[in-house]
Amino acid sequence: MIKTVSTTPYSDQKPGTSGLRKKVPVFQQQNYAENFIQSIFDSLEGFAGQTLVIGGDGRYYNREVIQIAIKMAAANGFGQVLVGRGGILSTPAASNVIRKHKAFGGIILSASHNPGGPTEDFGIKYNIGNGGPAPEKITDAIFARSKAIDSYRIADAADVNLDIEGTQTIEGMTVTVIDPVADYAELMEQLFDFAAIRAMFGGGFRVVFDAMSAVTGPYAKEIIENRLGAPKGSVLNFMPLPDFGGHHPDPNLVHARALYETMMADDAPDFGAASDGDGDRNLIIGRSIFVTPSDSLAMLAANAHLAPGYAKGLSGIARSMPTSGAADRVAEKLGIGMYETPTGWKFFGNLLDADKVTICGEESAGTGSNHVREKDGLWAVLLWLNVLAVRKESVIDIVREHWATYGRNYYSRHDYEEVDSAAANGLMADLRAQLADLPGKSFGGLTVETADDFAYHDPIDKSVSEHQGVRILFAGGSRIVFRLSGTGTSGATLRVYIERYEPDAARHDVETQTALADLIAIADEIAGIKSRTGRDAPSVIT
Ligand code: VG1
Ligand code: CO
Repeated sequence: MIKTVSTTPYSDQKPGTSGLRKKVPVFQQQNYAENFIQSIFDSLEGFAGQTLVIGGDGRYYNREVIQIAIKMAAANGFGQVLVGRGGILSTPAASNVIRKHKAFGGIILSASHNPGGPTEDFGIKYNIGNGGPAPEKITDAIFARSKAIDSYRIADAADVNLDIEGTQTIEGMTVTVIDPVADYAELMEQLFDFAAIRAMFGGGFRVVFDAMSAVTGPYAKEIIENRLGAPKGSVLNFMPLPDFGGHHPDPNLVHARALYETMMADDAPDFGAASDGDGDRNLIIGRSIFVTPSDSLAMLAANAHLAPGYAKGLSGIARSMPTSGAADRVAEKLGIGMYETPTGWKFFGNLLDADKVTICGEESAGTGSNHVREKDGLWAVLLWLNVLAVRKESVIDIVREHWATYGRNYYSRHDYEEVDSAAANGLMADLRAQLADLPGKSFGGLTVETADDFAYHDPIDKSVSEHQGVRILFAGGSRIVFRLSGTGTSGATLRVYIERYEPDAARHDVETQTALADLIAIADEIAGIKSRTGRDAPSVIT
């Protein structure tokens, strides 16, 4: 039986950088998830009889919302739901399933790298038929609908058994529980030279992958240990837990500290990596060297042709605006297009669909390619491994050679988390008000060349996205970017991105914060970070 349930709208269901993210108790309010899911369906057209993919990162409240989403899909007229066994699908795997099975779209339940648990974070995101996050046109429509919604439709049916693969039926709609790993592992085998990587492991190359008790565990176990033959125990924390073991499943030097220490030790393995809550981010650490995500993007772009899936070369590269310019130098040398987009993977979709770019990346540990329409943590790890297997050099040697060839972009991001929203908004407003006066001004030895509030003009659909971050560019290529996070769930998070280009190989060994010290001071001088936020230091430095 299909029920139409009356409801009252919530005013706060505005999707951010990557879907709607809130604390679990917010999602547990009456009809909160139902309202949002119905708002998604109400914003779409033409899905009757079509396939919807549903899966999540396994965090607390995942299973409950999956049951709701399945029953609502049935009541709204979808013909089929594909759902990962146990309710599990990593974000890139979900993107792949949507594409491979020609689904109409997908609902991904995740709050990514944010902590999980009864009082922590949850999220819902809609992806379109190309497998990528819904563009702003759709997320704006979903938000508008959520503010007016007065009823939702749901099948009055028993819960689906998510733990057994196979097909069940609800109100004429089939629900197929699929192996969450199989399609994804098959895709990776098509892209990379598994035999070469297997041979490298066989030769004693040591890898350690920290799944951070999040969704990539089953994927990494199957691919790195079972298919590529790395010794059992190479994949750490491989059981997805609803609260990620109480940690932040955020693969950075703060939350993946143990991996970092392992990789800096005398007897370190050859290669260390980690992924985040939903499997779309990656952390790459070689023996005694951390590879910044912006550098990793540039290095993967420069070496991608060594992997079978990219042997014909790249059509172009895209990076989010705050990501360092390291990849730009690679694009220039390869003579291919370079695109600068706002933060968030949804802006890469059109460029990938139009084959303007093959590889994309963000400074926030996201790298990916045209194989899916999401960033993909394990993909980046496997591409690194493929490059290492072919070049037979260490990570540190590859990094040093890259810097010697292209110069080094010293780069760091300083996050001020959970600051007072009014203070953060005031800081950004005052920065915007200063923009016209900054060019020509000098701070220490650095002169501002241009300053603006980044606006993106999508070359494919011609849409314009404004207010995407304040950029201050200095003569000589140094840069400071300020923006507010669109993924937080309490207060505001100020992100300050700092970059300096150093062409001279004799100066490639400076500690990053030292190399950027003058710019860090200038950022505070221009924006008044300390006085406005009341913070002496960033909460997280990456
Ligand atoms: C952050 C990152 C951004 C990334 C987004 C989603 O957004 O900066 O680069 O695309 O998270 O990643 P924001 O608005 O907080 O800066 V994930 O792995 O959280 O889905
Ligand atoms: Co993520």
